[in-house]
Amino acid sequence: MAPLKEGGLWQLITICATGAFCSWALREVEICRKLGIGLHVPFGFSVAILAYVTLVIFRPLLMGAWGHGFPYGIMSHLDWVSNTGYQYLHFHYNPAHMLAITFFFTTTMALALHGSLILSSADPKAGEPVKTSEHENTFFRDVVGYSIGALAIHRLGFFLALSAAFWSAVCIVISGPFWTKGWPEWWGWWLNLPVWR
Ligand code: 07D
Ligand code: U10
Repeated sequence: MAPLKEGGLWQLITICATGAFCSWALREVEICRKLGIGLHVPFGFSVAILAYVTLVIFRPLLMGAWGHGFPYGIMSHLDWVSNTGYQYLHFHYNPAHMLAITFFFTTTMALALHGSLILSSADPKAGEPVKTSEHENTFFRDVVGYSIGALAIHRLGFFLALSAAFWSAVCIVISGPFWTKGWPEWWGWWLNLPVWR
C-alpha cells in the first residue's frame, strides 16, 4: 500500500469518500425537512461518519502520518486491523473496544427481540387476526417481568447502535495518541488498587 499512499491516491479517495458521506447526510437532512420529520436518521449516520473520519483523518493527524489510516483493499484492510491490534499486544483488553463490542452485540439482540416480536403480532398465519400492542407488552411482562414499550424500544435501539459506533471511534483514537503500550498493561490500575496492593 505504500506506493498508493505516496502517490496521493489514498488521500484523494479519503477526501472524496468523506465528501460523499457528508453530502449523503445533508441529502437526508433535506428529505427529513421536506417530510417534516425529525433529523434522527442523519444524526445516526453522522456517528458512522465520525467513526470513519476518526480512522482515516483524526487518528492519522494525531499520529503524525497519513500512513496510519487503513488501506482501501478488502484483504489489506483486514491485515491493517490485525497488525494495528497486535501493535497494542491484545486489542480485546482495550476498554473502549470492549464497550463498543458490547454495544454491537446488545444492538443485534435488541433488533432480534424487536423484529421477532413485531412479526409474531403483525404477521400472523393466514386467517388469524393481527394482534395488538397489548399482546406485545404482555409477552415481555410474562417472560421477563418488564416491557419497555413500543416507542422506547426504538429509543433503546437507536441509543445502543449509536453507542456502538461512538465507542468504536473512541477505542481507535486512544490507541496511539493516548495509549502507546499494550492494552493488557492499561489494566495495571486495577492490580495497583490500594485494597490489595
Ligand atoms: C467505521 C463504518 C462507517 C461507515 C460509513 C458509511 C458506504 C456506502 C453504499 C451500500 C463503526 C459507509 C458507506 C461505503 C455504501 C451502498 C449503496 C462504523 C464504521 C461512514 N473486534 N478492532 C472494531 C470486534 C479484534 C481492532 C470495531 C469484535 C482483535 C482495530 C468493532 C472482535 C483485534 C480496530 C470491533 C474484535 C482488533 C477494531 C469495528 C472479536 C485484531 C478498529 C466497527 C469478536 C487482532 C475498529 C473505529 C466500527 C474501530 C475495530 C469489533 C477483535 C483490532 C467494535 C466483535 C482482538 C485495530 N472492532 N479487534 O468501527 O474501532 O464501526 O474503528 O474478536 O480500528 Mg476489533
Ligand atoms: C421489545 C419490542 C417492543 C416492546 C418491548 C420489547 C423487544 C414492540 C411493546 C421488549 C424489550 C425489553 C424488555 C427491553 C430489553 C433490554 C435490552 C435489549 C437491554 C438493554 C440494555 C441497556 C439499556 C444497557 C446496555 C449497556 C451496555 C451495553 C453497556 C454496559 C456496560 C458494561 C457492562 C461495562 C462493561 C465493562 C467493560 C467493557 C470494562 C471496560 C472499562 C470501562 C467501561 C471503563 C470503566 C471501567 C472501570 C472503571 C472498571 C471498574 C470495574 C468495576 C468496579 C466492576 C464493575 C463492573 C461493570 C460491568 C461495569 O419490540 O415494541 O414494547 O417491550
